Parts: sequence; structure tokens; C-alpha cells
Amino acid sequence: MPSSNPPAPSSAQLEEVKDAVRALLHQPEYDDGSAGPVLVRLAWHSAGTYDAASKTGGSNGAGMRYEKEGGDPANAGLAHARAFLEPVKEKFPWITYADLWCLAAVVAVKEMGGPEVQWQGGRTDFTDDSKVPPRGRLPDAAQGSDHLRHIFYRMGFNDQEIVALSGAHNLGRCHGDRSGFEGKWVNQPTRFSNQYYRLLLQNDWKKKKLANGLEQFVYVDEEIELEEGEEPEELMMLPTDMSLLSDAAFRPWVERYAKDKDLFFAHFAAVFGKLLELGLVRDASGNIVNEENVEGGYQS
Ligand code: CCH
Repeated sequence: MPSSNPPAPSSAQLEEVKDAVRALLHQPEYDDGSAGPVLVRLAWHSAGTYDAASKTGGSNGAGMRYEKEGGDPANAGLAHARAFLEPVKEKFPWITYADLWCLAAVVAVKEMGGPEVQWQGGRTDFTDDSKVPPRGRLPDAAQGSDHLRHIFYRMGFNDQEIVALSGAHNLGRCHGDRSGFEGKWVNQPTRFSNQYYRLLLQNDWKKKKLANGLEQFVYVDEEIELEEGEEPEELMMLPTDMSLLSDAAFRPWVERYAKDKDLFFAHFAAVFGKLLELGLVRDASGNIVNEENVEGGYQS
């Protein structure tokens, strides 16, 4: 290990960072009142560039700080997530951005009622953009199940893991000015649950063409009690979400997760933890040992 690597933080130091993240989740002026969903997306997009064949990409490096990755249209809107975390980085400069982005998502999932995801630190931040992965590695929501397999098999995931990861769409919403899609998947988008799978199966989703030419699927919940003058709110699914229903290997997992919240929570915790570790090679004591895309780790 190069001697310039920092010592591993104590668990008390990590707890302080987690408390600081918890304290910023409540954002009454932002979206549905929580920074949680966009923080989960930040961690996912930081890790979801991993390519198992070349061992490049992944959550190490925090490449989104550079235009090459941060300016990728697939990452539109994630500057909000990075800005939410900036005061935490300023207060605890010893934590790397790469660790902070992943840890914040783990804290957010838990605080929104989701499972405890295993997290280990030691990621480093790139000091220039030379190891930042090329654009085009994240999924395109306008496509179908072949595309999902192409993207997620590249990272080393299987069909069950693809369906479990997709359950993160219980959280948050699509923004017309970010992805071009519009709306939320579930009624309570700041509460982690298996509602996404239940809605996928239960509802009669209708294709809707947006003014920008993109197609998504929508449903209006007639059962919801509305205040006077309130418009019923549409729920939405992306074409990739719908492909989980039409694909013979994906669908049984949608059905199982719709019925069994505990199973979904256990599988989501495992697969989200795996996502955040992609590309990191650790020794027996958990220190990150060098790989092509990893510059170091903690002192051993
Ligand atoms: Fe996702 N996601 N996601 N997603 N996503 C979007 C928003 C969120 C796809 C497309 C989109 C995962 C997988 C996929 C979240 C977590 C995960 C949006 C709207 C699109 C489009 C962005 C916007 O407009 O702001 C596609 C395609 C896939 C393919 O599988 C996975 C995996 C995860 C995490 C495990 C979260 C959370 C959001 C909400 C973000 C927010 O700002 O509210």
C-alpha cells in the first residue's frame, strides 16, 4: 500500500458521517420532500459503469466530479445529489467522495424504511479524469429486456438480481428536465417498499407518448381520495420497467417480490451491496488492493 493512503476511519467517525447524511435527508423544498431517492440514484450511477471484462468503471474514483462522466446526459440531475452531500464532505474531509456517495445511499435506503445494506469503505477519488469510464454504460429506459441483460450481465449480475435492483424504482421520480420521462412509480416515493412490483402486476398500464417523443406507461389510481380541486395523479413505468413483466425469466421474480416484501428486502440488500463493491478487490482485512481502476485504499 502506498504510504499516502489515509488510515481507516473509526466506527465512531463513520457514525458521525451517517448522522450528517440522516440530517440532510429531509428537504421540504425538494421534490417529494427528501434527498433520499436522488442519493440512491447517485450511488447506482457511480457504480453502474462497471465492466467486468475490462475491470473498469464502478464506484471507485468518484468520476462524476469530472465533466467526462458528470456531463453524461445519463447523469443529468445528479448534481443535485452531489450538492446535498457537499457540506458533509466539507465537514468530514477525510472521507472520499467515492465512499461518501455510496454510504449516503445506504443511509438513505435504511432511513426510508428499507433494509440494512452492508457497506465497506476504502474507495479513493481519482485525481484526474484519465481512468473515468467512457459514457454509454448506463441503461437506456426506452429499451427492453435484451438491453437490460446486455447492461447488467456486463457488470456480472443475473436475471434475479436485475429484477431486485429494479425495485429501487419504489423511490423517487422521473424529471422531464433530466431524463425526459415524467412522474413517479408509486404513491409514496420516499418510502422503500415492494409496492413497485405490486403496481406493475396489478395495474392496466397504458402507453403514453410525451411531447418530447418519449414513450412511457401510465396509470391513474381511481381509488385515491382527492381533496376538492385536486387532479388525480398519474403513476408511471418506464419501458424497461414494463419489460420485467413481459420477459419470461424476469416475471416470476416480479411476482415473488410483489408477494414477499421480506424476500425483496433481503435480495435488494444483497444486490445493492454487491453493486457498490463492483471493481473493488479487497484483502482479508477489507483493505482495497490495487486493480486497474483503483488507486489505493486505506493504510493496512
Ligand atoms: Fe433508475 N431511473 N433506472 N434505477 N432510478 C430513474 C430514476 C431513479 C433506469 C432509468 C431511470 C435503477 C435502474 C434503472 C433510481 C434507482 C435505480 C430515472 C428518472 C430513469 C429514466 C431520472 C430523472 O428523470 O430524474 C433504468 C433504465 C434502469 C435499468 O435497470 C437501479 C438499478 C437503481 C438503484 C438500485 C432512483 C432511486 C431513481 C429516482 C431518482 C430521483 O431523483 O428521484
